[in-house]
Amino acid sequence: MFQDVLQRLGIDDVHSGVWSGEWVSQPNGGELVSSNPATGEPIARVQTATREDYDNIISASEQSFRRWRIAPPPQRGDVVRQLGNALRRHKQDLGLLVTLETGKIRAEGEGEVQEMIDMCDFATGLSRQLYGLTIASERPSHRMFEQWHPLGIVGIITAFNFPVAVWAWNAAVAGVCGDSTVWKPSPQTPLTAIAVQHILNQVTKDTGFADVFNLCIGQGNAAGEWMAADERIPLVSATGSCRMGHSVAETVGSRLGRSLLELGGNNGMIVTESADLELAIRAAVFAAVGTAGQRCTSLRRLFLHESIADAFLKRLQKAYSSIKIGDPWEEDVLMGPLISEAAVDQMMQTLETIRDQGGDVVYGGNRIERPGYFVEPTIVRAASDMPIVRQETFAPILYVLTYRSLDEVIETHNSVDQGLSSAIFTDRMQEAERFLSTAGSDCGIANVNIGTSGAEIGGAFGGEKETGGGREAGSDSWKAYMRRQTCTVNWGGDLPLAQGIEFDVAE
Ligand code: UN1
Repeated sequence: MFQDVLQRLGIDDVHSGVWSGEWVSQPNGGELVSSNPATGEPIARVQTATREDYDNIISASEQSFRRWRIAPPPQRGDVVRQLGNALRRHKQDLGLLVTLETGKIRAEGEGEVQEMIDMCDFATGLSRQLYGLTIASERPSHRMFEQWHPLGIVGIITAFNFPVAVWAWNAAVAGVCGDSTVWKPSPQTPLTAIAVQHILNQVTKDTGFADVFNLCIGQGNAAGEWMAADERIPLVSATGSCRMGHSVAETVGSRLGRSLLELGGNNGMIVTESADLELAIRAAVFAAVGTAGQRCTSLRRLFLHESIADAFLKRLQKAYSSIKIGDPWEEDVLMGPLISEAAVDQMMQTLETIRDQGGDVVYGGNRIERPGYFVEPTIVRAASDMPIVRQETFAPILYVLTYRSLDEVIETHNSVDQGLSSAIFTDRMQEAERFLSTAGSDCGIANVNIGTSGAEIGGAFGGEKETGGGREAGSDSWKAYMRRQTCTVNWGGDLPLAQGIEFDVAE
């Protein structure tokens, strides 16, 4: 299926999963099969990296870093600008491959490539704006300032659900900052990573920097574990489950390296009495059902004011019943499959737990009998003291809860372990500001009259608590990819000491 697209993206039936300035032919770490979750059928096979291949990638990345770090940042920005243009040319093909490998619908597959393009544009501008501060010195004839230098090799671990955009958040920024990168994609989505590497290589082949952005597809978590433990990698940026994040943080922390974590969410949306219900319904459906509920920003907990709860739920059920589920590459389909059989099992197990804990499944709740990993989007009337509501299940299960007062619901909203995204729907300024205030939402992202998912790249993306605390993409997230140096220059003829200390030595 879609062989022409695979061909245009340079994907053979069997492809090397290792790039370190050139494709390593037939790496010997064993084969990985990438399948289409809508059919369960294999798309292509990937040969994975051995430990030796990995070490070679790191050596190449160390070498390229030495050259790349002294290229003026705007020159680095120009490489990233060209990558953005190449992605524009391949947007449809790459978007479709994202659809084939992850099961997300075509609009979302292409949206993901657009997110990469936006990141390239952003990073290109950033390449002329890696600003440091000038600081007033307390000493006469002294100048104090800070500047930012590249870190070295950045390890990038990405998840299946945003297989290419999250690489771009990291690589475009790390690249203009002067770092070299090693990408370890999810073993469930190796082909999109290979396709991106091909597109990148078209841009870098004549620049002498073909070994700056590298790729290491390993078996399972192996390559991620190698990177976490590797002292040659000063920063590991990892996106995935809280469990994975704990393991990366502990390993990287034990060698005093840095990690940048973007982990699970348990995102809530509050709909108040004054809300525009039409808007709120549309936002809730996109946030809960988009990407089949497999975004870290997916809506999981919907808090309805008791005065509007029944009417809202009715309309929500009606909206759910009009969602077309099917092959994600087909026009009009709004929901594709889950990523794997294991993901379906996990959803079904969660539904059992929900029933055991007294939850009421008011919409969906079943697997759809057809090839692939399709499920019904599901709505559960729940109570916030049900333990399962506190957990993130990576599936389209939406818990509906009711509340009386805003203070009470903000408290409940914040009582979970995760802290990624949050939203309030209200037409009252006081409620919106209360939600955004210091004592309001405790998440990294807080929206008013916008759902929890679908953030723009211009802001810093990430969250608090178990979400890991990292910030990626826009704003000043670039600072995580550089090291800060505070410099003081004495241009006078004397040696005054800070804090007024006198320390005279007789000569
Ligand atoms: C993720 O699910 O890991 O805000 C990232 C969003 C997307 C990114 C999601 N722009 O939903």
